[in-house]
Amino acid sequence: MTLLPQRYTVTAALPYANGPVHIGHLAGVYLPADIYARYLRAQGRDVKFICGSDEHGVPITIRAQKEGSTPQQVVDKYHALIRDSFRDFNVSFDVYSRTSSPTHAEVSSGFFRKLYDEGKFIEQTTQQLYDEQAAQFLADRYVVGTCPNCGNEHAYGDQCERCGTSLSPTELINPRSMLSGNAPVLRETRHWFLPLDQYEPWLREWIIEGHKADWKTNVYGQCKSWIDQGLQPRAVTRDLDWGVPVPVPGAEGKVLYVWFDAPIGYISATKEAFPDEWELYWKDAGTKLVHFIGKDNIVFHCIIFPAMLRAHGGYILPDNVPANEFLNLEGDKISTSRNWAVWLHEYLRDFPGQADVLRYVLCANAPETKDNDFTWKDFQARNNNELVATLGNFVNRAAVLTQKFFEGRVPERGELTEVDEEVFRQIAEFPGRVGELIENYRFRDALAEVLNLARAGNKYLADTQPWHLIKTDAARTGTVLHVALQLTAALVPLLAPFLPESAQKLAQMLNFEPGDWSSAARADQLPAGHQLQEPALLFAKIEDAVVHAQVQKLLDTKQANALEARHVTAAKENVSFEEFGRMDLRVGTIIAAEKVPKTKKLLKLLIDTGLDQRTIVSGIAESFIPEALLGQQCLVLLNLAPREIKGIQSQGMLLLAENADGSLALMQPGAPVRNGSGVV
Ligand code: B3M
Ligand code: ZN
Repeated sequence: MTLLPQRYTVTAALPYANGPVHIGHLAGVYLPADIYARYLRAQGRDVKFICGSDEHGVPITIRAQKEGSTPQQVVDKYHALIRDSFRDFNVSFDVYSRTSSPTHAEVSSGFFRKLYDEGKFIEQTTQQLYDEQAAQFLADRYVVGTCPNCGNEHAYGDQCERCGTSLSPTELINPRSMLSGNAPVLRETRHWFLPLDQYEPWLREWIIEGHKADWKTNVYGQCKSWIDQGLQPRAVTRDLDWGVPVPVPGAEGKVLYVWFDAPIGYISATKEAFPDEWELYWKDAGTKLVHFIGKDNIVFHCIIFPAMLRAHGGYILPDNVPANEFLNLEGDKISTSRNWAVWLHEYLRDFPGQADVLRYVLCANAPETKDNDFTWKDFQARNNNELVATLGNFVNRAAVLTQKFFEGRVPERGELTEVDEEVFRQIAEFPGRVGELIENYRFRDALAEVLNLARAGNKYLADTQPWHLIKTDAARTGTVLHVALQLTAALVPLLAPFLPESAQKLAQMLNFEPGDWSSAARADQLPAGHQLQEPALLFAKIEDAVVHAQVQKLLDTKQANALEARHVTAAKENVSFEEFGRMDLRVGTIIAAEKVPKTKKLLKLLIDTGLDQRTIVSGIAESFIPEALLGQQCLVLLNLAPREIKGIQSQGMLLLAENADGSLALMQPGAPVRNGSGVV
């Protein structure tokens, strides 16, 4: 029997206040963290769930430059937007602060000052990249260049987003300044470094030996490879004018490195919200500290921040850092700059009152062990098949039948049969099973289990058929509905961490005040005679047109991005009229489209050419979502010699316009014409 922690500090990565938050943020960090915190509270555990906006660093100043505003205006705007998105998705932070707060300035400079006074830093003059035109040192993301590790030509000065390697600007090959586009020069500057190398033996023991068994393999693997490569001293100050000023003499024009101040932000946010008890949550050995983050933040939370805490002394260390992989959108990496995202605030505009649907889909498909893909088709299918047809259908049938046969009162429970006992056994078992998965950070499996309980409910009703039974045996029908209603009541606490609004709606419908987590194991939450409220639908079917509109929005984004890259290539040599005349060009309609398995670019299309229906394999999968092509007219070169592509006979060629960035648009007649019409 392991002893339970006395209390929990749960943190979620502080999002940069340089843009709105999207589904990738929610799926990867805030939703799992929220489920975990809500579950702990339902268990009666003492928990503080901490977050806030990360308002310093180059991401903010670059955004300000792009928007033609000041860093302060940028953070004010996005802090409010992000905070409201989290509120609207019911992310239950105990505090959502910001790193521009006075408390944070005080806590983070105090932290730096203590390390400085105790000689924990080394001071070094080094050569740093400098933009002569902009007269500014180029920290972190002010430089882009080629990653020395993987060859990505768009790596940032602090990190390569492709391979995840953490970098320093001078490691980049062919560096370019984000300010002027020029190649930077080297110039001397003085900074403070945290000698990570000195913490290597300790980190090795703490992580590589200590957390091999309980940290996720992706997290453990990244840490191990970092430590195995050998740790270097790391600069914790920057030549910038936006941030927390370095609180020591001779440091004018320098601020704390954003990755030094941001994680301290967890501590300052706790202190700000709980000035009297914050130390218990950061300094007491009985507290379990858990950081929820995305995979690009692993080294900062597992190596650098723990080394800072260790250097400072007196603080607890994270017990676990359950980092997730990334969520992609319709097969493409989510990108703020390319506007390739589903923004949380826009989702709620398009799907008002349906925060839970997105919570459900993102948790069911969370990138826990590998990158995953969000598609609108999957969103629709999960809503319609799982939320509506499984969960909603079960609770609705139980409630409606009770309304119909027993005037909405929980019927008496008669003698129990084996099937009834089986339902009670399941009810008793589920909280433990689901809870264990949550405690092991396996949120998608946990949610799948909750759905399984609803599935068991549907099966129970299908087996017992109360709608027929009522004609012959009212007492037995009463028992069946009594049992089914206990199951719906058991679903309330189980659903609450995942789908808080729906759980509340269900509780209202059942007209009861749900208890803590363990109450879900009880089969007597609704006593006989208890009056239910009018049944209401928990979820609504999502129609094709709604999903098509979302897909169209993404296609418009693709098109807008493509238009931006408006370069043209040089003209080709002339051809004769006869040569051109030999091409059999026709208008057709795409009637089926699917991805060719195990390829990135290929779609297999079935085209009605007016003469026949033929298969054409086309390298367009990166530009089109297959369903969006259905019914579209297109231009086809019919008499291109057939060829086999990936084992498929391709008969002809689809004509497309290609943008400079490689994205494609269909060639189409300006108005619908008959299939088979020639092009003259
Ligand atoms: N703001 C990076 C990010 O948003 C950073 C996290 C800080 S957590 C202390 O991915
Ligand atoms: Zn790389």
